[in-house]
Amino acid sequence: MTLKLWRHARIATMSGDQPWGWIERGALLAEGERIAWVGAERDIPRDAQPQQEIDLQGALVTPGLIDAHTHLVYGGDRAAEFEQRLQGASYEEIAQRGGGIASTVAATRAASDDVLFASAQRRARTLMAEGVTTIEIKSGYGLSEQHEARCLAVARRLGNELPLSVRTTSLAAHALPKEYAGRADDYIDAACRWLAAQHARGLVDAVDAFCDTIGFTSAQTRRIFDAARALGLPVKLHAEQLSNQHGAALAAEYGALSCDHLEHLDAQGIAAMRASGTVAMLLPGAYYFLRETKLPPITELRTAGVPIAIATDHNPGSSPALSLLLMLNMACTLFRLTPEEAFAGVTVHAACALGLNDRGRLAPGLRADLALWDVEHPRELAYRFGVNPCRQRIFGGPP
Ligand code: DI6
Ligand code: FE
Repeated sequence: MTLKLWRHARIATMSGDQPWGWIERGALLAEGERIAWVGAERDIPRDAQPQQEIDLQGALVTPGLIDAHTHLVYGGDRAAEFEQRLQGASYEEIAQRGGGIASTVAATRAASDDVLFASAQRRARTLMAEGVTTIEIKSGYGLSEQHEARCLAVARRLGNELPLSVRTTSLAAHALPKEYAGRADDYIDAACRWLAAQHARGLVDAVDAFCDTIGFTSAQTRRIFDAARALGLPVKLHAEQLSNQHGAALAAEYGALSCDHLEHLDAQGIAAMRASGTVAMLLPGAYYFLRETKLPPITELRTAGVPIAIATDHNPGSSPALSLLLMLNMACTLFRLTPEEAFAGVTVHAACALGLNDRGRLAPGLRADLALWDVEHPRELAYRFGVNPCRQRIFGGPP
């Protein structure tokens, strides 16, 4: 296995007791796809005999970024809906009129596998250019057995064909398709059956639902979660985005990996998430794009010690963002996170939100997924916006 050494680096390991897990003049050794050693340059193990050695001349090294909440696979776009919203229509009104998610479902069903793959691949490459090495991709724009499976298969194919880890999430309970109008409970029965088939084909890593007034009730969400539990699949939830349905407490009861959005989260929800070790996934792109005014309860989450993650929520309706760096800036400006909290949100806590303990930090034994940056300090990654200082992305060690 190739042993490779990067030295003369500033390193934010996001691990240990120092702020940022900081190492001022650091080095990192990777063996194959794993980190063999990381520390101060003067402490490089004497017996290490790397085949390759790179002088980074002071560049910043961080863990590869993790975008742990995206809806990357879909057809069409919703730019016309954006114009309608600018003229006063609300997101909910557009959804109730049959636009919104339903219009993306129609465009997704009409698209060929190759068109879906090509558009998702372009989006994934845009994220990767900013140092992203792991993404989560949800289904939820197919809403039939065939089309949900197809979208999950496209997501799996992305993971197989790109130098990128992809975690898939089944989100059939995203919206009610028109074939099931007035029969939401029948739809949930069907979605539970599809899940077993998707799981048997190895297409699903986790299960999500949209628990809200324009989504599904908490009783319906519970049925989806029971189906997931029966298959041994972890759950997560779009919870408390547009209203408080007490979804976070419900998800916590199932040991959810994360609860996402959370603008309307209450004290009980926070206590339940804390008790279950559930990550709070904040999505500043959707908050911004829908011009929300109710902030998620950041101070209370912080005080309770609930880990906070940040993601793009990339989707055509509420967050057409393809920059995790911009989300860092928004998490600070809109949500008042510190740059270090925001950065933990796209590294160590994002890994927790995916149930992955082999990445998100730089430490021996973990994956050598790295981002190299032309900045002096990681706080600059949250400070600037509209620029991309990523010099290089390393996925699973050398080259
Ligand atoms: N909440 C969201 O913000 C996205 N899905 C969800 O449940 C929006 C999806 C869309 O508008 O297409
Ligand atoms: Fe989402």
